[in-house]
Amino acid sequence: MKSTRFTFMLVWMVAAGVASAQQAPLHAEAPAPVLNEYGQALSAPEGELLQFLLVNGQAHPPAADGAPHPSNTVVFTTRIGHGVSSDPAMLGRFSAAITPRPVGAIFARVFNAPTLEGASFYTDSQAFTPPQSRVVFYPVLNATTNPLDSADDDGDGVHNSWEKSLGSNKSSTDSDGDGVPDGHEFRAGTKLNDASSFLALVRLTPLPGGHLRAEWDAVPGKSYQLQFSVGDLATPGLTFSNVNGVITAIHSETHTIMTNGALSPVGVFRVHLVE
Ligand SMILES: [Ca+2]
Ligand SMILES: [Ca+2]
Ligand SMILES: [Ca+2]
Repeated sequence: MKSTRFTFMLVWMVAAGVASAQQAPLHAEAPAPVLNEYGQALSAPEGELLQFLLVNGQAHPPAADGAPHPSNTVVFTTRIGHGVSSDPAMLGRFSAAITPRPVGAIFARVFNAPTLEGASFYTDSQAFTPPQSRVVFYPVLNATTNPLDSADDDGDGVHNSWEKSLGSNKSSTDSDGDGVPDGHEFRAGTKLNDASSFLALVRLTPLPGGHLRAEWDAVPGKSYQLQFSVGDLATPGLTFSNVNGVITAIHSETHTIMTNGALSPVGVFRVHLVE
Protein backbone atom coordinates (compact mmCIF):
# COMPACT_ATOMS: atom_id res chain seq x y z
CA MET A 1 0.00 0.00 0.00
CA LYS A 2 2.78 2.36 0.95
CA SER A 3 4.69 1.49 -2.23
CA THR A 4 1.71 2.27 -4.52
CA ARG A 5 1.32 5.75 -3.05
CA PHE A 6 5.01 6.56 -3.62
CA THR A 7 4.73 5.56 -7.28
CA PHE A 8 1.75 7.87 -7.79
CA MET A 9 3.68 10.86 -6.32
CA LEU A 10 6.65 10.28 -8.59
CA VAL A 11 4.52 10.21 -11.74
CA TRP A 12 2.76 13.42 -10.72
CA MET A 13 6.05 15.25 -10.20
CA VAL A 14 7.47 14.22 -13.57
CA ALA A 15 4.30 15.38 -15.33
CA ALA A 16 4.43 18.75 -13.54
CA GLY A 17 8.07 19.19 -14.53
CA VAL A 18 7.31 18.69 -18.23
CA ALA A 19 4.40 21.14 -18.13
CA SER A 20 6.58 23.79 -16.53
CA ALA A 21 9.34 23.43 -19.18
CA GLN A 22 6.84 23.84 -22.03
CA GLN A 23 5.41 27.03 -20.57
CA ALA A 24 8.75 28.82 -20.04
CA PRO A 25 9.25 31.31 -22.88
CA LEU A 26 12.29 31.10 -25.11
CA HIS A 27 14.35 34.28 -24.85
CA ALA A 28 15.95 35.65 -28.00
CA GLU A 29 18.25 38.64 -28.35
CA ALA A 30 20.12 40.22 -31.26
CA PRO A 31 23.85 39.83 -30.58
CA ALA A 32 24.55 42.81 -32.89
CA PRO A 33 22.51 45.56 -34.58
CA VAL A 34 20.55 44.37 -37.61
CA LEU A 35 21.42 46.59 -40.58
CA ASN A 36 19.31 47.55 -43.58
CA GLU A 37 20.19 47.22 -47.27
CA TYR A 38 22.20 50.46 -47.04
CA GLY A 39 24.33 49.19 -44.15
CA GLN A 40 22.63 51.35 -41.51
CA ALA A 41 21.02 50.03 -38.33
CA LEU A 42 17.28 49.42 -38.65
CA SER A 43 15.58 52.33 -36.91
CA ALA A 44 11.92 52.71 -37.93
CA PRO A 45 10.07 54.36 -34.99
CA GLU A 46 7.44 51.60 -34.93
CA GLY A 47 10.09 48.88 -35.40
CA GLU A 48 10.78 46.66 -38.39
CA LEU A 49 8.93 43.35 -38.58
CA LEU A 50 10.62 40.39 -36.88
CA GLN A 51 9.29 36.86 -37.20
CA PHE A 52 10.29 33.55 -35.66
CA LEU A 53 9.45 30.60 -37.90
CA LEU A 54 9.65 26.82 -37.68
CA VAL A 55 12.41 25.31 -39.85
CA ASN A 56 10.32 22.15 -40.36
CA GLY A 57 12.93 20.50 -42.59
CA GLN A 58 14.27 23.57 -44.38
CA ALA A 59 14.15 27.36 -44.14
CA HIS A 60 12.69 28.51 -47.47
CA PRO A 61 12.79 32.09 -48.81
CA PRO A 62 9.55 34.05 -48.41
CA ALA A 63 7.30 34.80 -51.38
CA ALA A 64 7.70 38.14 -53.20
CA ASP A 65 4.97 39.62 -50.96
CA GLY A 66 6.83 38.48 -47.82
CA ALA A 67 4.49 35.57 -47.04
CA PRO A 68 6.34 32.63 -45.48
CA HIS A 69 6.69 29.30 -47.28
CA PRO A 70 3.81 27.00 -46.17
CA SER A 71 6.20 24.71 -44.27
CA ASN A 72 7.81 27.58 -42.30
CA THR A 73 5.02 28.45 -39.87
CA VAL A 74 5.38 31.78 -38.08
CA VAL A 75 5.30 31.00 -34.33
CA PHE A 76 5.98 34.48 -32.95
CA THR A 77 6.03 38.04 -34.29
CA THR A 78 7.58 41.16 -32.77
CA ARG A 79 9.56 44.20 -33.90
CA ILE A 80 13.07 45.54 -33.97
CA GLY A 81 13.50 47.88 -31.00
CA HIS A 82 11.12 45.95 -28.77
CA GLY A 83 12.43 44.77 -25.42
CA VAL A 84 15.44 47.08 -25.48
CA SER A 85 16.04 50.65 -24.34
CA SER A 86 15.72 53.59 -26.71
CA ASP A 87 19.43 54.34 -26.26
CA PRO A 88 20.98 54.99 -29.72
CA ALA A 89 23.51 52.25 -28.96
CA MET A 90 20.60 49.78 -29.02
CA LEU A 91 19.40 50.75 -32.52
CA GLY A 92 18.71 47.71 -34.68
CA ARG A 93 18.47 45.36 -31.68
CA PHE A 94 15.64 43.55 -29.92
CA SER A 95 14.89 41.25 -27.03
CA ALA A 96 11.96 38.84 -27.19
CA ALA A 97 10.29 36.24 -24.98
CA ILE A 98 8.84 33.73 -27.41
CA THR A 99 5.65 32.16 -26.12
CA PRO A 100 4.61 29.47 -26.32
CA ARG A 101 8.10 28.03 -26.25
CA PRO A 102 8.63 26.54 -29.75
CA VAL A 103 8.99 22.79 -30.17
CA GLY A 104 11.56 22.03 -32.85
CA ALA A 105 14.09 24.14 -34.71
CA ILE A 106 13.27 27.78 -35.45
CA PHE A 107 14.93 30.69 -37.23
CA ALA A 108 14.42 34.45 -37.13
CA ARG A 109 13.48 36.62 -40.12
CA VAL A 110 13.72 40.42 -40.21
CA PHE A 111 12.19 42.65 -42.87
CA ASN A 112 13.39 46.17 -43.69
CA ALA A 113 10.00 47.74 -42.90
CA PRO A 114 7.35 47.54 -40.17
CA THR A 115 4.88 45.81 -42.51
CA LEU A 116 5.11 43.22 -45.27
CA GLU A 117 3.44 45.74 -47.60
CA GLY A 118 6.29 48.18 -47.05
CA ALA A 119 9.11 45.62 -47.07
CA SER A 120 11.48 45.07 -49.99
CA PHE A 121 14.39 43.20 -48.37
CA TYR A 122 14.78 40.63 -45.59
CA THR A 123 17.35 38.48 -43.83
CA ASP A 124 17.18 35.08 -42.11
CA SER A 125 19.16 33.86 -39.10
CA GLN A 126 20.73 30.49 -38.47
CA ALA A 127 18.49 27.67 -37.23
CA PHE A 128 18.23 27.07 -33.52
CA THR A 129 16.70 24.14 -31.63
CA PRO A 130 15.48 25.28 -28.20
CA PRO A 131 16.87 22.97 -25.51
CA GLN A 132 15.08 22.21 -22.25
CA SER A 133 17.51 24.38 -20.31
CA ARG A 134 17.27 28.16 -20.15
CA VAL A 135 19.52 29.00 -23.06
CA VAL A 136 19.05 32.29 -24.94
CA PHE A 137 18.74 32.22 -28.75
CA TYR A 138 21.10 34.77 -30.34
CA PRO A 139 20.00 35.00 -33.99
CA VAL A 140 22.76 36.10 -36.35
CA LEU A 141 20.93 38.42 -38.75
CA ASN A 142 23.55 40.84 -40.12
CA ALA A 143 21.68 42.92 -42.75
CA THR A 144 18.42 42.86 -44.69
CA THR A 145 20.05 42.45 -48.08
CA ASN A 146 18.02 39.58 -49.58
CA PRO A 147 15.55 40.98 -52.12
CA LEU A 148 11.96 39.83 -51.74
CA ASP A 149 11.37 40.41 -55.46
CA SER A 150 14.49 40.02 -57.59
CA ALA A 151 12.55 40.25 -60.87
CA ASP A 152 13.26 43.31 -63.05
CA ASP A 153 9.85 44.10 -64.55
CA ASP A 154 11.01 47.00 -66.74
CA GLY A 155 14.42 45.51 -67.59
CA ASP A 156 16.33 48.64 -66.57
CA GLY A 157 18.92 46.74 -64.53
CA VAL A 158 17.40 47.67 -61.16
CA HIS A 159 15.37 44.81 -59.65
CA ASN A 160 11.91 45.36 -58.22
CA SER A 161 13.07 45.30 -54.58
CA TRP A 162 15.61 48.08 -55.15
CA GLU A 163 13.01 50.07 -57.12
CA LYS A 164 10.71 49.80 -54.06
CA SER A 165 13.48 50.79 -51.63
CA LEU A 166 14.53 53.76 -53.74
CA GLY A 167 10.98 54.91 -54.48
CA SER A 168 11.40 54.56 -58.23
CA ASN A 169 8.98 53.07 -60.75
CA LYS A 170 9.38 49.35 -61.48
CA SER A 171 7.46 49.84 -64.71
CA SER A 172 9.49 52.77 -66.08
CA THR A 173 13.11 52.78 -67.23
CA ASP A 174 13.42 56.50 -66.35
CA SER A 175 11.28 57.02 -63.26
CA ASP A 176 11.89 60.76 -62.84
CA GLY A 177 12.08 61.59 -66.55
CA ASP A 178 15.44 63.32 -66.24
CA GLY A 179 16.76 61.54 -69.31
CA VAL A 180 19.11 59.28 -67.35
CA PRO A 181 17.91 55.65 -67.20
CA ASP A 182 17.22 54.18 -63.75
CA GLY A 183 19.98 51.60 -64.22
CA HIS A 184 22.56 54.32 -64.90
CA GLU A 185 21.38 56.41 -61.94
CA PHE A 186 21.56 53.34 -59.70
CA ARG A 187 25.19 52.73 -60.68
CA ALA A 188 26.08 56.41 -60.37
CA GLY A 189 24.39 56.69 -56.96
CA THR A 190 22.12 59.53 -58.07
CA LYS A 191 18.41 59.64 -57.22
CA LEU A 192 16.08 57.66 -59.48
CA ASN A 193 13.02 59.61 -58.29
CA ASP A 194 14.47 63.14 -58.40
CA ALA A 195 14.76 64.84 -61.77
CA SER A 196 17.30 67.34 -60.37
CA SER A 197 19.66 64.54 -59.39
CA PHE A 198 21.85 62.97 -62.09
CA LEU A 199 25.50 62.82 -63.00
CA ALA A 200 26.33 65.95 -65.01
CA LEU A 201 28.92 68.64 -65.46
CA VAL A 202 27.54 71.75 -63.79
CA ARG A 203 30.18 74.43 -64.34
CA LEU A 204 33.23 75.27 -66.46
CA THR A 205 35.15 78.21 -65.00
CA PRO A 206 38.14 79.89 -66.71
CA LEU A 207 40.96 80.51 -64.25
CA PRO A 208 43.92 82.94 -64.40
CA GLY A 209 46.73 81.61 -66.58
CA GLY A 210 44.37 79.98 -69.09
CA HIS A 211 43.43 77.01 -66.94
CA LEU A 212 39.90 75.65 -66.76
CA ARG A 213 38.06 74.36 -63.72
CA ALA A 214 35.45 71.66 -64.50
CA GLU A 215 32.90 70.88 -61.80
CA TRP A 216 30.28 68.13 -61.65
CA ASP A 217 27.55 66.79 -59.35
CA ALA A 218 29.08 63.79 -57.64
CA VAL A 219 28.18 61.18 -55.07
CA PRO A 220 30.70 60.81 -52.22
CA GLY A 221 32.58 57.55 -52.54
CA LYS A 222 32.07 57.23 -56.31
CA SER A 223 35.01 57.63 -58.69
CA TYR A 224 35.08 59.71 -61.87
CA GLN A 225 37.26 60.44 -64.86
CA LEU A 226 36.89 63.75 -66.70
CA GLN A 227 37.43 63.40 -70.44
CA PHE A 228 37.75 65.90 -73.28
CA SER A 229 37.49 65.76 -77.05
CA VAL A 230 38.14 68.47 -79.60
CA GLY A 231 35.03 69.08 -81.73
CA ASP A 232 31.34 69.45 -80.94
CA LEU A 233 28.54 66.99 -80.24
CA ALA A 234 27.63 66.88 -83.95
CA THR A 235 31.14 65.71 -84.84
CA PRO A 236 31.06 62.00 -85.73
CA GLY A 237 33.48 59.74 -83.84
CA LEU A 238 34.62 62.11 -81.12
CA THR A 239 37.86 60.85 -79.58
CA PHE A 240 37.98 61.53 -75.87
CA SER A 241 41.10 61.57 -73.77
CA ASN A 242 41.46 61.70 -70.02
CA VAL A 243 41.92 65.01 -68.24
CA ASN A 244 44.01 64.32 -65.13
CA GLY A 245 43.46 61.10 -63.19
CA VAL A 246 40.54 59.29 -61.59
CA ILE A 247 38.96 61.30 -58.78
CA THR A 248 37.05 59.72 -55.91
CA ALA A 249 34.48 62.22 -54.64
CA ILE A 250 34.49 63.33 -51.03
CA HIS A 251 31.82 66.00 -51.47
CA SER A 252 28.70 66.25 -53.62
CA GLU A 253 30.39 68.75 -55.93
CA THR A 254 33.72 67.64 -57.29
CA HIS A 255 36.11 69.36 -59.64
CA THR A 256 39.39 69.10 -61.45
CA ILE A 257 41.49 71.74 -63.20
CA MET A 258 42.54 71.28 -66.82
CA THR A 259 45.90 72.91 -67.38
CA ASN A 260 45.60 75.47 -70.21
CA GLY A 261 42.04 74.19 -70.71
CA ALA A 262 40.67 77.65 -71.43
CA LEU A 263 43.14 77.97 -74.32
CA SER A 264 42.21 74.68 -76.01
CA PRO A 265 40.06 74.54 -79.18
CA VAL A 266 36.28 74.19 -78.88
CA GLY A 267 35.52 70.77 -77.51
CA VAL A 268 33.26 68.50 -75.51
CA PHE A 269 33.75 67.44 -71.89
CA ARG A 270 32.23 64.36 -70.35
CA VAL A 271 32.41 62.75 -66.92
CA HIS A 272 32.92 59.02 -66.92
CA LEU A 273 31.83 56.94 -63.92
CA VAL A 274 34.67 54.60 -62.94
CA GLU A 275 33.49 51.31 -61.41
CA1 LIG B 1 13.63 47.69 -62.85
CA1 LIG C 1 12.55 51.52 -63.20
CA1 LIG D 1 17.43 61.44 -61.24
